[in-house]
Amino acid sequence: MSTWGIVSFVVLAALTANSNGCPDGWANHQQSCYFFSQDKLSWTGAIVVCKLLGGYLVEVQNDLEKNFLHKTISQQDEHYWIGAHDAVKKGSFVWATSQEPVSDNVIVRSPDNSRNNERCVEIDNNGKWNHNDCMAVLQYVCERPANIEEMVG
Ligand SMILES: [Ca+2]
Ligand SMILES: [Ca+2]
Repeated sequence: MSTWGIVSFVVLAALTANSNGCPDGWANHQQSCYFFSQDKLSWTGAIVVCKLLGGYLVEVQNDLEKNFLHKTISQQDEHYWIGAHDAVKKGSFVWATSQEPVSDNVIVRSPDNSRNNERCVEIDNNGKWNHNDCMAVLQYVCERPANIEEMVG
């Protein structure tokens, strides 16, 4: 998707919401909506686009959410960026948007930093979490809160 394609998508997404409280093209799980991209971006590019889409690069809080992501991603032959990085302190993983530490409970495998320039985290189609170069272009998962009707009035 081109940049302008993405912008058009943002506008359309803002105008439409499904009965599950998520925009068209987003999957609902628990209290969140998830967008699994078709296009590929750097990790930083994915941060920007998720924000444009009204969300953030996905942050995994618990096993239910982790399992949902792994199940969905395992049906694709792709790797997806998630919102974890250790750019500030090597080996200390934090979520980019909330700045919360990544819980040891949700990390599947300690990411390897194999080339010593890997600071951003992807999930591959086997459900493994891997360090990758933040400039690598991959698909990505955005998250945003589901639009819970009780909160409207
Ligand atoms: Ca989450
Ligand atoms: Ca790696």
